[in-house]
Amino acid sequence: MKTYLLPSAAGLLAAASLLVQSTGALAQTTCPAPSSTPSATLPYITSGESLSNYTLTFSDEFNTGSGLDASKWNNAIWYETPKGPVNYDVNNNRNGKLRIWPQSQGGKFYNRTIDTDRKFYQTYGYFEICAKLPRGIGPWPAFWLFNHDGETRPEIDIMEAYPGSQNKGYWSNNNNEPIGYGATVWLDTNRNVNSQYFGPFPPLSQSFNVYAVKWDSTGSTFYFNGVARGNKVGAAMPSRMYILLSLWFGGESGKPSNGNTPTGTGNAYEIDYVRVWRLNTP
Ligand SMILES: [Ca+2]
Repeated sequence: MKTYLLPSAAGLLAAASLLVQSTGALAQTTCPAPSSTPSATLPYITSGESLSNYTLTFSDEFNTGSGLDASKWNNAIWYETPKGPVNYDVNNNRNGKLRIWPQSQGGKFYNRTIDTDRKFYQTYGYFEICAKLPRGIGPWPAFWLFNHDGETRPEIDIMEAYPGSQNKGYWSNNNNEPIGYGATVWLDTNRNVNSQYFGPFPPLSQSFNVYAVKWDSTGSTFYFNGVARGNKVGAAMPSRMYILLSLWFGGESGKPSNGNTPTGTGNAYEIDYVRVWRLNTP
């Protein structure tokens, strides 16, 4: 991810008045398909879509095994080697989730990225997770698509949140719980074509919610709990991309520290599943 969605707090608040979506739907407390149902073959879209257009191409339900499936995932982004304490697990307590949690070592918090680079790519489709986010100053959870095949590095940020933001009432509440998130499309490293804010919602750290994008040859549409939100971003991006689930620190979430960044599995970015479909008629 780039370091920030919007150029300034002033810009942020101005944009808020334009982009904040009125949210009738409340955050939900359970994922749409039970985590014990790995056969879910349709995207979670609640209206206005012909689901026969979708074919499941990738999924990890995180329901079996005792660790990250190395045939699908890496535990560091391509330009880094894994650093810091192991702050993620899969199914170790049999809860059927990938968990990535804030953990300091020697007073430092290390970014963690779980991604499918070199293992799964797709051009276009519907990309979905069901997840609960961490709280506190510093954590920067995200779900995004990217490639670094060449110098042009297209990117779709489906969800990134800043629970420690000073913009209380916008990214977070006064308890440093995330109440909104951003979705951003980058044509390449320097060309941010669109940033949108979705919220405010009940704390996204207190319930599981479904974050998704439908990306086709005409652009990207973002979904929250099965409902399309905001504006379709009409940017052609005919590139293959891989999936990233990251818990970085900083950005608008502030500087993490022991004392105001709850650590450990009790404050994890918890992902119940990742599912991807291709569009039969892209
Ligand atoms: Ca699961």
